[in-house]
Amino acid sequence: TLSAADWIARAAALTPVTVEGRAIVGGERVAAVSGETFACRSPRDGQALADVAACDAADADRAVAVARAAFADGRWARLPPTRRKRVLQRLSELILHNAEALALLETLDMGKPITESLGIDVRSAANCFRWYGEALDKVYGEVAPTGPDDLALITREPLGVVAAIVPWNFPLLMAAWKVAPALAAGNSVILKPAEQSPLTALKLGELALEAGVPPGVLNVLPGFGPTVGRALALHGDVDGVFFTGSTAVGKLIMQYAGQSNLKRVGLECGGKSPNIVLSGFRDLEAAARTAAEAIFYNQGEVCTAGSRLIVERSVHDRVVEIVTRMARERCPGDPLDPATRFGAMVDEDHVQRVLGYVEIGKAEGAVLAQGGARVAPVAGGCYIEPTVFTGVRNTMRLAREEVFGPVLAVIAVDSAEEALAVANDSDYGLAAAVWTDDLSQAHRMAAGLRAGVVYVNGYDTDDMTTPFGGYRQSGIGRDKSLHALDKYTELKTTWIRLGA
Ligand code: TXE
Repeated sequence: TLSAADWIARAAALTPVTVEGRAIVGGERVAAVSGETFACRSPRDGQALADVAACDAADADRAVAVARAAFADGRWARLPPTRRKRVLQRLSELILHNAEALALLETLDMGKPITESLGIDVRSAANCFRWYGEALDKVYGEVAPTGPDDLALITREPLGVVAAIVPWNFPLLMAAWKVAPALAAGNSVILKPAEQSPLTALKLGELALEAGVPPGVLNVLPGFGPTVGRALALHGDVDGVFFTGSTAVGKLIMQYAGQSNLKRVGLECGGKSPNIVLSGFRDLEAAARTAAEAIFYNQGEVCTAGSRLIVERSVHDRVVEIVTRMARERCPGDPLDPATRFGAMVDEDHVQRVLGYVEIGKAEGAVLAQGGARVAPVAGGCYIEPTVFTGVRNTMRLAREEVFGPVLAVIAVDSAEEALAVANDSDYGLAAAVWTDDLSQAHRMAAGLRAGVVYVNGYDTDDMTTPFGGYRQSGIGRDKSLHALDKYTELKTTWIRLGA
């Protein structure tokens, strides 16, 4: 119930003097070993928010040693599950208790609307910790059906020391998706937030200590990918590295694992997700409105963004008309205004990258039907209009490369079969959707779509209970649900001889 003026007043109090940007290692706030810092700026208006520790390989060494010691003495890994559970639940409560402070940091740091930071990111992060807390004392081992002379126990053990390298589009929530199951499984964790948005991860590290996560069990190292991120992924004493970000860096992470100790790798990378509207679908208004939400939510900075809208020709013009209207109505606004539905892009580099794709689209011969320009609802900020291109062919770069911004590529097709072929003709396979009233067609299309998540007559439906991740170059492994625990554990077989 805070007004825009209230949020702006609170934001004014956040400056490099008041916002703590040091790393968290061994339960303490520490400067980088080198003493270096970098300026963290808000894309809302370009203002400096914090001086953040620029961690590098020396910090990675220090944090890994601390995390290893914490794992070895069992201060977390060997606690009774019910005690770990209570700590994670307390952390969930503390996140909710600090919801406004976390939401404000998130919105200032990466530009998303305050209503979404508060109502979606912070709440979902709290829910994630509660869910894994609740789950962790309900995961049983197995006894294999081997025969009367042996007992074979199949159990799960934590990996040990794991690194979580996360992106800037949902800074707190992506941290939660990795840290919560990793801690639930008993690991020690080193969290490396994106350099564009380190502030809520640092706050999470503080709240974890307050909740009772023992010192050294959750360490947070802000800094740049090629320095501290690379050092963690190459480290010989890190047992697993779990990454969300670009496919290009995901490939590097696998190389680093191969070059070092064959650490476990989990990757959640990019997408170019198809959203298919078929001709017989009755509620075109709903399909088109959801299509707009699927690409414009979070300024299009979403790995599952429905960035390719594949529409059967008979309904094409009607769908395009509604989608462009939705794009026009979704004006970029001050992210601190609770009425704003579309905020700032994460930083100036990204603005340039997305505008570059607008030029690429025009040069390739696609039709700019809506948007495409930079605007300035707040002076000094990073804002782009929601943008729609029609007349896109699936061979164009606009249809093949992840823009990671509010740029929709509409592709017209002549049949459901062609829609499916176009949808699957991609390097990626994260999400896909199909809109149809025909039950058999829905099942046929859903089964045919090569993607980790398929939505029928909806988009971006989400719940902690379902696995999330992609086919092909969208990644390896799954976040969320009990399946995520597989990534953070080793499977052990123990044979006990019973017979002679
Ligand atoms: O991602 P990076 P960037 C895509 C999206 C976006 C593009 C570039 O298309 O436009 O990637 O964004 C760390 N070793 N996605 O440059 O570089 C980095 O510090 C180890 C999709 O921000 O992949 C950050 O913490 N770590 C995506 C994290 O990796 C390295 C979300 C992601 O950064 C590293 C973000 C290295 N060599 C971007 N280089 C999604 N799937 O949701 C960077 N990092």
